[in-house]
Amino acid sequence: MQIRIPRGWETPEARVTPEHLVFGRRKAFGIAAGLLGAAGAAQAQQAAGGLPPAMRNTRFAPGREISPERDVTTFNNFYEFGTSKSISQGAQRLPQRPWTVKVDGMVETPREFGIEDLLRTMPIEERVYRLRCVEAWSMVVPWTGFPLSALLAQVKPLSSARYVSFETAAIPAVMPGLRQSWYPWPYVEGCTIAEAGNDLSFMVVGAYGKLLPPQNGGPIRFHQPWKYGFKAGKSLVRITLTDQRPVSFWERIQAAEYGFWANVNPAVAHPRWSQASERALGTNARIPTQLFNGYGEFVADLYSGLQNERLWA
Ligand SMILES: Nc1nc2c(c(=O)[nH]1)N[C@H]1C(S)=C(S)[C@@H](COP(=O)(O)O)O[C@H]1N2
Ligand SMILES: [Mo]
Repeated sequence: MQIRIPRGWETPEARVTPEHLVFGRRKAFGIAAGLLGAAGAAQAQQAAGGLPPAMRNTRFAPGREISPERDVTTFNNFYEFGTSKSISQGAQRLPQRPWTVKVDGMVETPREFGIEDLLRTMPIEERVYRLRCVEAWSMVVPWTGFPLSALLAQVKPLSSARYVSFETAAIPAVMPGLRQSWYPWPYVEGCTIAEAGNDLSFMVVGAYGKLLPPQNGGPIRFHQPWKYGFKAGKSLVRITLTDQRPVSFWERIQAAEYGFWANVNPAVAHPRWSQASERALGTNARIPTQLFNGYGEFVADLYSGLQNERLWA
């Protein structure tokens, strides 16, 4: 069978949010910053709720309409706050400041980064990515963030490091889900060093031009858009470089259904449902699922020589 993956540049731009809506606001920031100098720029950042202005990276065209912000911010998977999709209210109790992310393990210079420092020093940009949940729904979100590789460059990974593990916050006082003690808290995820270094691997600090809300994993979450959504750890507190393959939260619960690689593949069904199509958040339209969620041109090379691995679920 021949599978044709549409290239990013083949996207019908008209189907994406009109560019002037996005760039208009950004341009206003730029002008304000130019006229007012540093103080003005700081004020513009304040106006966006603390998120620095970011240009959209047009290399990653989504090929579909952006999902309504309201749906994306009110229909969530975040088991620390409960197993329903309606945790957005409860998640507001997660304190967003102060917040630090420790980056340690097999690195030359382990460090702890304050979220404000990351917002100030990392190469912030906007990317409109698709997110495909293993439960067969999907969304298209304008995320603001920076490549994971930019963060890892700060700590200089050792050559012995083979994997990156992501640990997310576990704060019993504000996360009622943690009382479900049969779950293997904290939520942990992982990927290989090669996957971490891929340009698509993105640390997310904002959505829809605002600071990332807690229900979506604020103040900082991960996203690799060619993998099922459960790989994208929310509200990260620690990133560890290691030579041991991390065993993730869902893999511990049900390894037969949720593996380490979890690359999106419409031809490989979940043991309990088909992965051939997905429901678009917002419109509820049924759309065909794409191999690597449509990002094969960027990531397929990562998996050459790994045919013996269970790459797809
Ligand atoms: N800490 C944590 N991260 C998590 C989850 C979770 O329950 N806890 N759910 C995952 C799943 S299954 C998905 S589909 C995405 C959902 O992200 P969203 O709510 O921003 O759409 O977050 C992922 N990250
Ligand atoms: Mo998911």
